[in-house]
Amino acid sequence: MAVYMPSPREWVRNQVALYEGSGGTEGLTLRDTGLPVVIVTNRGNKTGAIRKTPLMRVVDGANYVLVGSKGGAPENPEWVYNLRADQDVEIRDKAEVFKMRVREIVDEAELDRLWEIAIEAYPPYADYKLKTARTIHVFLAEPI
Ligand code: F42
Repeated sequence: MAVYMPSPREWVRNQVALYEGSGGTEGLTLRDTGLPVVIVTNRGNKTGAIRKTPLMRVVDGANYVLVGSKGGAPENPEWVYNLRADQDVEIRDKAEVFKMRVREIVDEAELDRLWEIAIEAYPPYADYKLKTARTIHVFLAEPI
């Protein structure tokens, strides 16, 4: 069985531990924003390890929109490469866990539509886009 490798960032791994350890009843929001978060579980593309990443909860019907913003950092989050290599994920939304498959959004019209939904759910994404020269990659997770 693959081992779980927690995030090297303390605040991120603490959020995962609280969210999952409470069965999805605590640690559900980003810091003091009060805005909801989901936990994405996937495989590391080099280590093969289980990775768990909190992301903002952005929903489009039964699907989840995953935004690779990393706070507007100059580089992509590592999980972008992990999801390109292996599309099978689990998404925990509070107490529910869904098996899903992701696809990277490349179609411009689809990207525009999902970006609108994303900035409505979490307005700072718009600032992150201005802050970084790179493309902020977006994935859609759909139920299997
Ligand atoms: N990040 C976002 O990008 N978008 C969000 O909406 C978002 C919301 C959010 C809410 C709450 C919260 O606590 C955190 C939130 N974050 C959000 C931050 C997010 O959880 C991630 O920490 C951030 O996106 C950075 O992702 P990352 O995958 O780059 O994580 C780093 C810190 C990390 O874990 N690095 C590992 C390490 O050991 O350095 C490597 C992880 C990894 O996947 N390794 C791969 C492997 O094989 O295991 C190899 C990857 C490769 O290709 O090299």
